[in-house]
Amino acid sequence: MSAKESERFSGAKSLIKSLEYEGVDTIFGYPGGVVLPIYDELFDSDIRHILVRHEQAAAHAADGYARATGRTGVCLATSGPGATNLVTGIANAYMDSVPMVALTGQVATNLIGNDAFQEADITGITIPITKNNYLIKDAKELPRIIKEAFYIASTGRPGPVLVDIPKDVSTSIINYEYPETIEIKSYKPTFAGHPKQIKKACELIEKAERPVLYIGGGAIISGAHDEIFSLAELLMAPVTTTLMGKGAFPEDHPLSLGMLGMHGTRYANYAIIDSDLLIAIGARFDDRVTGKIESFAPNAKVIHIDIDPAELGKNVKVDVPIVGDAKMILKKLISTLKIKLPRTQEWMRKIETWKKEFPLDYEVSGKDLRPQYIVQQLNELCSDGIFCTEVGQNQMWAAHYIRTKKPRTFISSGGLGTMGYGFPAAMGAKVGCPDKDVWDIAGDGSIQMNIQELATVVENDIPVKVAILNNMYLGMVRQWQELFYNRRYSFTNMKGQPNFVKVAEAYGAEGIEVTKKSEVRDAIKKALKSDKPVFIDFKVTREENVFPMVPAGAAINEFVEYGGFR
Ligand SMILES: Cc1ncc(C[n+]2csc(CCOP(=O)(O)OP(=O)(O)O)c2C)c(N)n1
Repeated sequence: MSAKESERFSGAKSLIKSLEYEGVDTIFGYPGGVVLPIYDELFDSDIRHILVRHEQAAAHAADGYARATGRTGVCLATSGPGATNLVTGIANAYMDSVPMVALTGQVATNLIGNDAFQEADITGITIPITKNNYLIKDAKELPRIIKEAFYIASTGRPGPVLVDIPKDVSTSIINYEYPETIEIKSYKPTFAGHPKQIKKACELIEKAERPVLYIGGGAIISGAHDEIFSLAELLMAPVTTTLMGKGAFPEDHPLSLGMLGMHGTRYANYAIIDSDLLIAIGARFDDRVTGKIESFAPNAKVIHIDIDPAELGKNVKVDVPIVGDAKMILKKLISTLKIKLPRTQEWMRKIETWKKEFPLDYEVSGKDLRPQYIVQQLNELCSDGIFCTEVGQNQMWAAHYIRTKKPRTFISSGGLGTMGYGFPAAMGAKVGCPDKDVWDIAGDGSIQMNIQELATVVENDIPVKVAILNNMYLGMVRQWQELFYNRRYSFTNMKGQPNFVKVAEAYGAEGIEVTKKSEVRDAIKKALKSDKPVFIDFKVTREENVFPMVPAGAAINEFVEYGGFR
């Protein structure tokens, strides 16, 4: 059937047809009363439905799928508690600009507002955490709304869009026609940057002696990594990325400074402080990056490229704002630039000195099982994999020691910092990229927030690997208590840990316990060889800290000095 021909379908069937037109191949979901008509249609559909064990995981899995593939992720839940269980996952996707369509069932239209059984005002609840949301009141509207939802979720600055579908909308019969195009008057993202602004940016760049490229997740969304590479080499300028920007520039390149900010490398932060020009691309000057805003890049002119006009000038004063798609703008910028010889030799020498003097560092000697060592081995043995992370110290060690080389291979909850994100996100990433080795680098606290998804990955044959850096603490919070609360470990000591190997085995996955440094590489190799999901329980040194560290609210060159580490 072409999109133009009309046939008589139920709302539920119209939904599934529309999803097929959008190229949806996978839905992560969980059924319930009001979505039964939709589930009944799914039964005959070619779309793969993955039954998660908790709706929060459905949203995170759709999010991981979207980040790994660049396509829009789809999740589905029933009304009331099903819908509210999606909320954290939707907020997580919103903060990190992930294209997602969240479908929820709703009680029948005549019951809405009556406190009916399993009614929740999910469109009201998600207004601040969605790019747009819809309650479909008339089944005839369904095709257009679905088309709009996918368009809005994936264009401009991507984000989650929620569509709430009352039960009677699913069962009504309509003349189904899927629109080929749509026109939304109030929504017109800008793609090409303004030529005058691009020219102004070129003038600043041509004059700069100490430029730094500061790259965020927007660069990855736009697919601008090749252009960033060309620009960095053309200018011979150092490149630092945010957590979300990891992958936009290869971290084994001599111009790479790694990550900046609260747990950034010393040399990245020093370079920012000393720079005379900051070229910010798809980055939003988050407080974890800037620290004390007045001291951030005090001597630098700022060029800021972003597709979302609301980001420009939001946190810092910008000299040249350019609204649009990073890839398109950089292409134009590179072809306009008149640079014969880069003028950064002296600048790069200074940066080399910092790199030598202040490398990333931890206590390597001895037999102790250090988390940093484990991540280094994962990086070495699995250099072509996708790494997801949970939140906490595990996330920062992953950011430091996984030297990401390609976009969409480092997946982490940046904006919301959601514990329990990594495991379901890894599941989604593996479904989207079945030929890649997909790891979740986890903490023992975080993994327990969505550990039930072991059942999902076993049942659906999704062989993700989980490296649990098990310090038996809520490590990052404990670190703050150690440094700023006089070592008063108030409720961060996790004494009641399960046996993770047995938990994995109980679900039908594989479990490996590692207590010695000498066992690390073999365990990783064994996990890689296995065709099952694997948990590796690494019993790491308990009170290891993440350094470098800048205290919240300090300038980004004011590092914590502690116990010989800096
Ligand atoms: C859902 C949620 N609750 C609470 C927090 C606050 N928090 C941030 S890091 C952290 C500790 C994480 O512990 P664990 O997962 O064991 O990782 P580690 O820091 O030890 O690597 C906590 C509680 C959070 N980020 N997310």
